[in-house]
Amino acid sequence: MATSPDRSDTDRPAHDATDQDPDTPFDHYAAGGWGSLRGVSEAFGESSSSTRALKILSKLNKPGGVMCSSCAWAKPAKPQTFEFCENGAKATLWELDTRRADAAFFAAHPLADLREMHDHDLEKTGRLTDPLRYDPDSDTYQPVSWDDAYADIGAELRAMTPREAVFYASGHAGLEASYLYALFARAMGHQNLPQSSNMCHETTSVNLQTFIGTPVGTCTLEDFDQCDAIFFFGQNTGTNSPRFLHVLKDAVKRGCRIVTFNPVRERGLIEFVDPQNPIQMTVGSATQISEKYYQVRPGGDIAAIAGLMKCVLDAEDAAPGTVIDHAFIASDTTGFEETAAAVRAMDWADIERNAGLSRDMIAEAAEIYLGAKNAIGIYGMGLTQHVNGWLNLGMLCNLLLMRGNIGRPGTGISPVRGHSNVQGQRTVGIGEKSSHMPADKLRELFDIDPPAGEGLNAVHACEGILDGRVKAMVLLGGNLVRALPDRDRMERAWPRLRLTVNIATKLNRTHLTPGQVSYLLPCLGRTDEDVQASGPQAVSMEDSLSHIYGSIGTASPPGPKVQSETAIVARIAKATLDPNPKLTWDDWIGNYDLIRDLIAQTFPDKFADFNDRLFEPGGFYRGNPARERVWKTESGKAQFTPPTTLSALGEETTADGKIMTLVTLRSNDQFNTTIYGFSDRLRGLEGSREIVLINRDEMARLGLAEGQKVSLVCAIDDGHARRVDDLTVTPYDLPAGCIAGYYPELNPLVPLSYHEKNSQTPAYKGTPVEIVA
Ligand SMILES: Nc1nc2c(c(=O)[nH]1)N[C@H]1C(S)=C(S)[C@@H](COP(=O)(O)OP(=O)(O)OC[C@H]3O[C@@H](n4cnc5c(=O)[nH]c(N)nc54)[C@H](O)[C@@H]3O)O[C@H]1N2
Ligand SMILES: Nc1nc2c(c(=O)[nH]1)N[C@H]1C(S)=C(S)[C@@H](COP(=O)(O)OP(=O)(O)OC[C@H]3O[C@@H](n4cnc5c(=O)[nH]c(N)nc54)[C@H](O)[C@@H]3O)O[C@H]1N2
Ligand SMILES: [Mo]
Repeated sequence: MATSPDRSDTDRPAHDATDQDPDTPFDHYAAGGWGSLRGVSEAFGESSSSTRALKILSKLNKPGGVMCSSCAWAKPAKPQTFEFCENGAKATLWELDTRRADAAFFAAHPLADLREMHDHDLEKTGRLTDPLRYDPDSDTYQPVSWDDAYADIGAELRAMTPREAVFYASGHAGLEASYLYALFARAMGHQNLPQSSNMCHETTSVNLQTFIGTPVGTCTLEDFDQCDAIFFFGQNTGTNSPRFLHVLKDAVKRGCRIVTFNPVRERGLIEFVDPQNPIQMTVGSATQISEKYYQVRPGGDIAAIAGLMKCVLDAEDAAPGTVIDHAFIASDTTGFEETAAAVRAMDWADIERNAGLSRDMIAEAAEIYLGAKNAIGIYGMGLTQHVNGWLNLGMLCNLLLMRGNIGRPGTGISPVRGHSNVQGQRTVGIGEKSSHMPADKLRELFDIDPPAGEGLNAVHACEGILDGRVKAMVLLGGNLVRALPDRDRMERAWPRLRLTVNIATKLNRTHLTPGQVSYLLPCLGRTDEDVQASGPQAVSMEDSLSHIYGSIGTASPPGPKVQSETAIVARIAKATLDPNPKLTWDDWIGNYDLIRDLIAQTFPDKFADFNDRLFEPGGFYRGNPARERVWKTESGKAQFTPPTTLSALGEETTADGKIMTLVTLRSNDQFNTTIYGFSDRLRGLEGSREIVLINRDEMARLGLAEGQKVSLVCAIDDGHARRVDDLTVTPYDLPAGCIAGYYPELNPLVPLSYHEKNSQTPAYKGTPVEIVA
């Protein structure tokens, strides 16, 4: 079992949310508030088209408007006056960019020069406008006609064995393009359909399915009106899903109690000033969000939840029949006795050491759980991106199931998803398993024999690139050489690919590592108007709470040659596949209603009457069996999971005190690999992203000085050296034994093989590293 360094900081008092460590010099504005408006207007300053932008922003996330291309949070039926946040505005303005990276720009800039630019500056060159083909002789991207591009890509793909091609999707593209992409792969004869969720919530998709029979969360917005307690594990609401803060604020006002477990004291989960509320904005009085905030050790949630469960069992022993939902456990679950026995057998000292929290702290949190008739568990990357992420989720399910907190109003488990349509892409067939797109429907609707056997997920595709089995990477969005683990190895392997096709809105690092034949194809973004043969088109997406919305772009496209994602996917498919009268790609490009009809026919239980329901305020709900207490698990019941370890970290960690657990973080000024700027306002960090955060006691113990430059070296020895140099030591309030820094800068440190056990989600939140001075 992984052990943390021996120094415990369980006496740390700062667990009341208002306690603040002086090393975390927050911007004195809470999440939201004036600081948030400043962020928006700074972004505005960079966009020279503010009236156009304002018009689009004012309709963002409202019926008939554009659904934000930033996070996947719900779009309420009764929206706020401005139903967008600082980061949604940044994403929108970033896409509405009036600068252009056109053919002339590329002719003047060999890739060797572009590689010298920062990721931030690459995207700042503006929107892509021309289909481009890489010319190795001049080391430049050169314009190509769409027809030639499609014909050549089709010929390259036809020349391969289908399984040598991989089609990645990054969670942006609408359900229409995504469905066609998933269909194209299977018609070609493979289901190598990795997606961004493979680096993200795949832990959820795989393990929640095992535990409660659904790959997604069970909550809807109504549950947040009825819950008495919300427990947050490793999700940074203020930065990554800020509109959720409105929901939390209302819940707190109603008396709902919020408890957070997170090694970092994230501002948005501490307090929030509502930018829609003139009084709060003027006098600056913030709503306190979390009543208790526990700085759990990275990977310590299994232990923390085991402690909570012990407290629940103790309360039940003290007042038998009043605490645990015995009737529900008997009728709806399996494995309770075994799980309870395993938890009872755990030692408090081990729990305290692994969690980095004292028994008193855990007991205090348990009181809040026990006092709540209805409780919700929320989580994000802090639980999923760990080797034992499966058990993180198993323990959270255990805790909730003990008191019947799944499948009743006001209760549930709620993973907060990432990209705006990441969940939806999965729902319409993007995924490596046959179960993602029903075989009978493929035969019935298209006369296609579905490919046998599983395809490749992101980690398996990388292994295929490294060993030469994979010959083509088609990327529908994304910036994989930056987002993947083991970045240096992957970046070196990428150019060995025979074919790379990048369908993108803006230039990024991945486009600078072309395969032998390489295309960069410019696509419309969500805000852009999409006109096809039958007129302007809508696209659709699914949020974290399983609601589906139509979205209509109105901005004029960045150039006359830019094509929609739907059209690009369909035209590559048409150029690749043998003619099939049932694959009417041109008709589908002309009218997306036809694609939605196919989605409804393929997935009738979720998408019946899809076109009629497209613009329902608040989206239409695609349903969730676990929410109805129908358990689509192997046993037909919800499953308790006995803990087999107290740490979510891998086993490579040693206890010599030198190895630190590295957490990679997103700043408030980025969307994944898109770096908007260098201000992590909510954490009080400004200027540089090349930093390593560590607390002062640990600095003293390791003999490090503030501002000193250090290197990080991965402590996993598998024959590959992994190192990042020139990081500035920055004191920060973190638990002992752990350090933090930014994604994607630190991605070279995470081995491809260091991932969640069941789903291969990279363990980006718990890599063992050494600091080298
Ligand atoms: N503005 C903006 N919005 C985004 C994104 C973005 O980059 N920028 N990205 C989008 C995407 S794709 C995704 S997946 C989501 C990601 O959103 P989140 O799920 O919030 O992911 P992260 O920001 O990576 O990390 C979440 C939190 O986990 C904490 N943490 C780290 N390790 C542990 C641990 O072991 N235990 C616990 N309890 N906590 C831990 C970190 O301190 C951090 O606060 O956001 C989406 N929304
Ligand atoms: N160390 C570490 N690594 C991580 C993570 C972490 O927490 N730590 N998080 C992981 C997670 S959760 C995720 S989801 C992945 C994200 O990984 P990716 O899927 O690679 O996602 P992005 O960085 O969002 O992709 C950005 C690019 O998408 C393109 N793009 C933007 N909008 C559109 C559009 O509308 N259409 C198309 N076709 N292209 C568009 C632009 O060219 C832009 O440069 O990274 C993972 N990597
Ligand atoms: Mo993600």
